[in-house]
Amino acid sequence: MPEFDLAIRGGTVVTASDTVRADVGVRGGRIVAVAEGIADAARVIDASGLLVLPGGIDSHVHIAQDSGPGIVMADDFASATRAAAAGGNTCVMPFALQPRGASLRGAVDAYRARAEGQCHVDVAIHMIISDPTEAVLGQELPALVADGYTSFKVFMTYDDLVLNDRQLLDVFHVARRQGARVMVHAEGYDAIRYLSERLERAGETRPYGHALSRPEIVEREAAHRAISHAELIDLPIVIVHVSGREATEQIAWAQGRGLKIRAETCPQYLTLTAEDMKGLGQDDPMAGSKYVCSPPTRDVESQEAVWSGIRRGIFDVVSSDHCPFRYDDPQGKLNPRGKTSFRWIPNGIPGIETRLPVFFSEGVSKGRISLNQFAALTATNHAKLYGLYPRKGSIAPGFDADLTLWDPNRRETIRQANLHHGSDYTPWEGFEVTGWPVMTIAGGQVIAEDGRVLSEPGRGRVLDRAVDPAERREA
Ligand code: DUC
Ligand code: ZN
Ligand code: ZN
Repeated sequence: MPEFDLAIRGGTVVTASDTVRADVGVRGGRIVAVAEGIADAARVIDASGLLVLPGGIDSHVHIAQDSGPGIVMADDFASATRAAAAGGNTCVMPFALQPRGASLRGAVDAYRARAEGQCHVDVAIHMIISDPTEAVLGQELPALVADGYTSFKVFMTYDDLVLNDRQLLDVFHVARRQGARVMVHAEGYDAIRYLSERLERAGETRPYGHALSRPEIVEREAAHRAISHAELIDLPIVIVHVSGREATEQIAWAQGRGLKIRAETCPQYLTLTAEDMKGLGQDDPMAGSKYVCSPPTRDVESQEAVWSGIRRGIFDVVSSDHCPFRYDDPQGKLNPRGKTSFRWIPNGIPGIETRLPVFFSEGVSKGRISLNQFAALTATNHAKLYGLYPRKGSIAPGFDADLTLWDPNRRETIRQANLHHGSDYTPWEGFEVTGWPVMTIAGGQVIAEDGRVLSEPGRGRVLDRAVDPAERREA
């Protein structure tokens, strides 16, 4: 009987801290050896010329999430995780949304049932809290955290989701006591409403109005408010999908004061701009809606500010914020109300499959970040932030055998025709990249190779997590 189930030989192993030439030995779905000369294996994969990276962890994706009347998300768990696998990911983290007036427990149970048996890669579920009632804060949330749902997101905007300042403080207080991780969508509700109404009155209803209704100042103000509330409670929050210079400056300021503010950005804020929402050069006046996401993309100066923040260590994670809607679909971007105003265009773009190649190409291949920073920002730090470490996120004995074999020299052009998600477009159509995931291995099994997904839905598990007891502090 061979010593290993799988040996990956001859590659360059990259972790958040090291880059070494080594073989990787796998047994029982786990990494059991990283060493020279591993050969006694049931299956040997030749990784010469390739990087061996920790499987991508995308800690911010929306899958099969209820999206309001008449709007349907383009991915179910099978299609989203299939696309994730093809794009070099081995774990994704979607959101169970609590509708107002509903039980949080009920929302989480129903959402988990949607995922069970459907996934190609492992899934760990965050919650979205939209209605922090006494029962939610006093009973449901503590019980759910104890059951393994250790992180949740709160919104500072959207009619159906916004929490006011008192609610934010109450939720932060409970998170501190339970040791839960809080993600904050920082955009100011009232400022957006004020601007949206003015724009509509002035007849500015095109998709580009979305960008005008949510300028950077709106994100800066909310980021500062969230930071202040977190300081008051002494809670380490994550400000997610940071889009530009102004919010980045707030976070840098807070971190400079020693506050435990963590931050996430996404490839769209590094590669796309608000101009895309004008749909220039396309006959279809709604074409810009393909790029409508929140916060909106900004300008080249803001892209550079975010890159600078990444290089300076202000950002912990780069996620996709995959939030897929079909374009040519009355339940998607081209829904009838969306044609009357930007306000009704569903917010979000697909990106689960393109996150790693776009970020590698613009980051590593263009010399902006190191390979080790790439591993940290796309896998290791996600696992550390959200309670999956040291099970996932690195390459060492004891970790799940979740690996991506990466060709750093392969040049590709991103095309919707080659992607696996349920959306009918990609915002990166025609985008040229250098560096490509050629094989995805999850739990020691090859689940994707060269754009073909080899696993069956149900291979991936829904993971429970535990809080670090040191994070649980009386408020
Ligand atoms: N926030 C997200 O995180 N994703 C899509 C839309 C939004 O507002
Ligand atoms: Zn958000
Ligand atoms: Zn999101």
